[in-house]
Amino acid sequence: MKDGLSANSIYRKDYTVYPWDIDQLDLYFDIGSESTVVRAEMEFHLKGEEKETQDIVLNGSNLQLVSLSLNGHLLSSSDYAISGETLTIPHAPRKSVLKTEVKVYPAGNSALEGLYLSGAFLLTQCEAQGFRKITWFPDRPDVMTTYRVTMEADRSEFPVLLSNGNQEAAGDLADGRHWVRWQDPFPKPSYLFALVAGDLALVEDNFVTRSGRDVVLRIYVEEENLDRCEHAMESLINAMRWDEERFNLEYDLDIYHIVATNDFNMGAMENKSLNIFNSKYVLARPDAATDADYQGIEGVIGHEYFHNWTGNRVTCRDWFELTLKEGLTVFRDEEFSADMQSRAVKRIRVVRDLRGRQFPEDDGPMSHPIRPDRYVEINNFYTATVYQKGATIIRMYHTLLGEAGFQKGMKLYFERHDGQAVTCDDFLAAMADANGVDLERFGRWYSQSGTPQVHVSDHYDAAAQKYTLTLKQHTPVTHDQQTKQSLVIPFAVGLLNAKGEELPLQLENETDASGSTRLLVLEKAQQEYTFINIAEAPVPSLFRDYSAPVKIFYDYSHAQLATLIAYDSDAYVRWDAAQRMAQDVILEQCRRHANGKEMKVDSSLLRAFRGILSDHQADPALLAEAMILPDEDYLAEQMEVVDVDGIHAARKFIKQGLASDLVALLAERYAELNDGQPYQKTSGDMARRALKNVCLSYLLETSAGESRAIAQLEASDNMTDTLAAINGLILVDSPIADGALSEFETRWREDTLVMDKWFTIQAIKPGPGTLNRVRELMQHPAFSIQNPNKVRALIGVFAMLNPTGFHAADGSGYTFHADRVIELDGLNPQIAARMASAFNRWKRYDDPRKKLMKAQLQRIAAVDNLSGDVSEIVNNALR
Ligand code: 0A1
Ligand code: ZN
Repeated sequence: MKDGLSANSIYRKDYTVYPWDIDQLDLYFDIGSESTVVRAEMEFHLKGEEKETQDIVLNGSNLQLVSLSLNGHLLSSSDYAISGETLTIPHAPRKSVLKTEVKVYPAGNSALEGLYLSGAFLLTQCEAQGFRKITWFPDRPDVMTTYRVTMEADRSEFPVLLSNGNQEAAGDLADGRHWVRWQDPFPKPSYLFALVAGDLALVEDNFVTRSGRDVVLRIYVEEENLDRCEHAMESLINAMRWDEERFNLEYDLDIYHIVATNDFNMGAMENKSLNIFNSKYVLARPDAATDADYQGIEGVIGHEYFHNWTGNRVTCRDWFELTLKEGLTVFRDEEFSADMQSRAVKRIRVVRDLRGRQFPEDDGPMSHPIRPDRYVEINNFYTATVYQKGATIIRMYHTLLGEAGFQKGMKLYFERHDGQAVTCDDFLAAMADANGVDLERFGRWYSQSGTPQVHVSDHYDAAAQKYTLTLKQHTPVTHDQQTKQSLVIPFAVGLLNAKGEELPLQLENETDASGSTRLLVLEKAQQEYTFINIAEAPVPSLFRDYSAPVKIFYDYSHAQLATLIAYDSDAYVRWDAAQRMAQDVILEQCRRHANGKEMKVDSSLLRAFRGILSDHQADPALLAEAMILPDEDYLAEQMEVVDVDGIHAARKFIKQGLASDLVALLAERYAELNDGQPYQKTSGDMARRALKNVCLSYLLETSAGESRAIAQLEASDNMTDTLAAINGLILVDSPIADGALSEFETRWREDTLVMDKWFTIQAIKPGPGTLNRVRELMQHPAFSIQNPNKVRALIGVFAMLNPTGFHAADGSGYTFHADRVIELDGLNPQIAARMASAFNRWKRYDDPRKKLMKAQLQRIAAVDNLSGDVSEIVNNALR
């Protein structure tokens, strides 16, 4: 495994159809935490007419085989062959009934894939290839069948027994045992199978669909969390209604179950009618969850619900097509959140996330197209590229075809492919055919990796009253691809005059002026657009609503940016202009810092931020977004060689400079927003809290902050305000920070989700003392290296969100982190691989740091029996 990245790769081009159809899968589970017996029975039918016999090939992993029989004959070990994860039964007849029995060991399963134990209950995670850890089966998404699942268990230990579909029958057995049988009428791939067994409490509601189907909605949680399910339930009902109204899609069963677990590798999982969620995306109560948590829950509940059509009813042919369901479903959840909250704020957050996480991926050692051509370990491809960039590609269809055209395409997609396992090409064809357009060139977005750059230049001809924009596109080569083609890039522009008024737009070939935003579609390497009847040199408002996943280069002056910040009608452009100006100023100070020069605060930035803060018309949440300075990692991405300490110093210097200049205004705005009203969950209240807490974070850069933070902490009736105050006190080294932290700990010590926040606010603190604190916190009783949420909250945050800590010049952060990756690899390879990717950008640092990081990557790569997951990440990074 260690040296053989290519040898272990699986290629998209090698896809072949599975030769068998399977009619129904009957599963029987004799449930126990230590060991569970799994019996399976399935009927194979050979596809096509030509052959009389065919090998049956199945996947399995970590299964203790008890018995195998084919058509009533018990097989002996000479009747089949097991090699790695495949079992082959040669020359099976055209119609064959296979029965298997295996034993699995849930309590010892720390990888959290297959059947495992969480607290006192058992559950499964099968995507992408976890079903093979439960039983022998063709574990690939294009093999779809109906499932009938019978579970038997001790009633007092496992009173609740759940699987997909409808409960068909149940009964009692001797010795305090019972059984339940579930039947899912929809054929599904194995990755959507789920089972839950244990002592869980539930909250119930219902939803009547448009056609009158009464659906029972149940959220299962551990008893003590019953008072935290209300928001998740409300989000689910909103999602069901929204999908009917916006996409004309209705739920298709009488039951919808959600189960929350504290032990989960990802956010949540869309198993048919039995979603399993990381408890972080279910549980919320105002005193224990932040506004961001509430929004996250709404988004993820929506996401998993929307998968029922985009993922479950129509699924992926193979895992290379993952973005078919994920890009589309992320687009749907983004639209849901935009319709439920503020569209503009949602858009900005999505863009910040894409730039912050996906752009570095595109530019790094794991660069891949949204539809990859090869992989070693599919779990490493649940990436920002497949999900978030994938969603942006779907958004481009929407931008180009409009809502009506897009929905026509969706309709045709379901007409053609309901019940099938298909490809991204099938989706594109449905969009193209429904709208009578040619999308062949657009399809390049699926196969090309890397972030395209669009360079914009302009020319104003005063005599002719013409304004010409020249757009040039270019995609830099990436680790995985040497040659790049031109792409189809929708590019919305507006023009402002010096007063900030929007100009009516008329292109040279148009007869009249119309509208103030024009959608240009760049397809060639270079294109020119000339606007006529332009009376003065305009300020270009470029790339409105962020219409493609590209980087835009235009040499904006600060005066132009100031105009956009103050007046642009497009919230994204307004925000982006503020980010550009702040970035420009911070990077300039970073250079001065490196050259031993004194840093300065720029007066145009002061004016712009004063303007933002004085705006009483705009949504406070938008103002909050505009006031948040670009983070250190994003700034690092803009530098040739990352200057870790310089960026930190320059950003801090600018924030302090802004704060001290604007202190009176900040205090005024803070006071006005800190109105002592009791907590409410409305998006208006969330927006006001967002701006209030941004003001507080600036005030904390001055002597005016600490007393306000202390007062806010004391008065707070919600976790958003509490956390903002404590986090602020920690960051400014307030003498009361330690006391506040220990009070928080005393109050929340039994609450695992809140303790995650407690770990995070300590791990994120910049500076050299934090590594030791993180080491100490690993010994805290609430920490467990086996729990992914804990690992992410403490170790992940330190490595990925604390640049001055992780990149300490002596390499101590690197050594510590590599130790954790190695430790985790023996427990949970998926999480270990995510953690290992903290080293992915190592080549962008100065020589001493590069050397230190490379040494740690080599140390990890040399570990015996390293998992394929981690091996793929570190060997790619080292290449
Ligand atoms: N399909 C889920 C994501 C997911 C993927 C893998 C998992 O386990 C390894 C779990 C969940 C989603 O998109 O929400
Ligand atoms: Zn998904």
